[in-house]
Amino acid sequence: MNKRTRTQVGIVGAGPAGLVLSHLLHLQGIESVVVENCSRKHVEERVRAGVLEQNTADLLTQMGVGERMQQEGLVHYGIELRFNGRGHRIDFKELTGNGIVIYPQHKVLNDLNEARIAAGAEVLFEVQDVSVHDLTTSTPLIRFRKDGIDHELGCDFIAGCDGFHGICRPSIPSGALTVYERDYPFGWLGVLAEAPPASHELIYTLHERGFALLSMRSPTISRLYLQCKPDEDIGQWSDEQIWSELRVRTAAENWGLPEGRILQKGVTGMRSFVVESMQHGRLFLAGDSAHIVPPTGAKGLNLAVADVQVLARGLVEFYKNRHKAELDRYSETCLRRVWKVQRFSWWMTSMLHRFPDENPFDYRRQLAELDYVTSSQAAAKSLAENYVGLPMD
Ligand code: RFL
Ligand code: PHB
Repeated sequence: MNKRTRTQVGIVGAGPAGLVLSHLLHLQGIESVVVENCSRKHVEERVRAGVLEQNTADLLTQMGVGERMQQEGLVHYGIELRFNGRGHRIDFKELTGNGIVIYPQHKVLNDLNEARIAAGAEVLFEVQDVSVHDLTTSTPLIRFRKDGIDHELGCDFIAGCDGFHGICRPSIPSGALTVYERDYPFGWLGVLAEAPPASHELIYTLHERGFALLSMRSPTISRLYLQCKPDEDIGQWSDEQIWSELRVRTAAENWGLPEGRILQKGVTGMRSFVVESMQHGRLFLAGDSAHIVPPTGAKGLNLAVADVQVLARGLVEFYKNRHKAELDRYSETCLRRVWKVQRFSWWMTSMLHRFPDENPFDYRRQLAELDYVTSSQAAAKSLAENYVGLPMD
């Protein structure tokens, strides 16, 4: 059986990019259908980002999905950089006037799904065999199967919000794209623990044995990371070894790391990746489908949300005034921010990790860089303004 339907904007992927776009369009009276190959439960349980820029938090509030974030989110006005066994605070409030909000990605997605459902939206989970077609015509379409029925969804535009491993980017002829990428010779071993956060703000540490990050999800749940080999076998790490390594890397005078039951652990690879252009005909790539940053700058989700703000603006301009100029400039507009965020994420990563091929000179240089960043107001301000989020174009 074959079912044919139509919408204005077809969205592939119900991650942060897809759901924010769908809700932004709805608020402007533009129709969309979201197709997602995982279940809603799976999407809402994946442990991922935790840091929202002020821009992202403000947007969620303006969209009417910020209520729980305002109640449960933890507003932070700084981070600590720790090296040589000493901590140094970067004061975001003093340096930029802004802060960040600690609120987990899975709650952002749950809030968005609730809002989309309340608005009667079509968000189709557990669809199979999604493919996109006729991208360079004015009538592109999405094909997929759901509950054994083949669907053909005709659209005016398609938003490829299907993450790094999605199908949208590979559907663009390879000759039409340029890929820029860099792999890092390490990964992050991340754990979620039933332990109160070590400090009221995040602590980024450089130690001779590698990077460690102490983050949090709530006043009772910590999120902790250790630099590890890119292909680290998590099975080789007992909970006690993880705590012991975290203790060693984050050690400081008169300070102890609160410990507790480890609820979840995993290894994440690190890469920088950008595809140019982010658009092909009537297909627009947004979020991780177009770019990946190493997580050290806490930027992936925020960048995904920034992309779809630009895309929503272009689509509104098209439907309200029949002007396509903003849409035609979509990739160019997004890439200016994307490259600045790439630079910042690469810089934070390079400053805070041990590279296997580096020598004692490099380590001294990294320590000098941290000393500079934490003692020069100009350098600290540069870190702070990037971390809390550069202004939207
Ligand atoms: P997502 O979240 O990957 O969503 C894509 C969605 O598309 C679906 N999909 C498909 N649907 C239909 N058909 C197909 N063929 C499909 N293929 C895939 C997927 O199931 C999924 O639901 O991409 P999006 O929306 O671009 O959002 C990107 C963010 O999720 C990502 O950048 C962040 O999680 C990165 N990130 C962080 N970002 C921050 O801003 N702040 C942080 O503190 C932060 N910490 C992190 C992070 C990512 C991490 N990991 C695990 C990669 C910490 C970690 C450890
Ligand atoms: C997190 O809490 O998961 C987190 C925080 C800061 C980062 C990356 C991840 O830079």
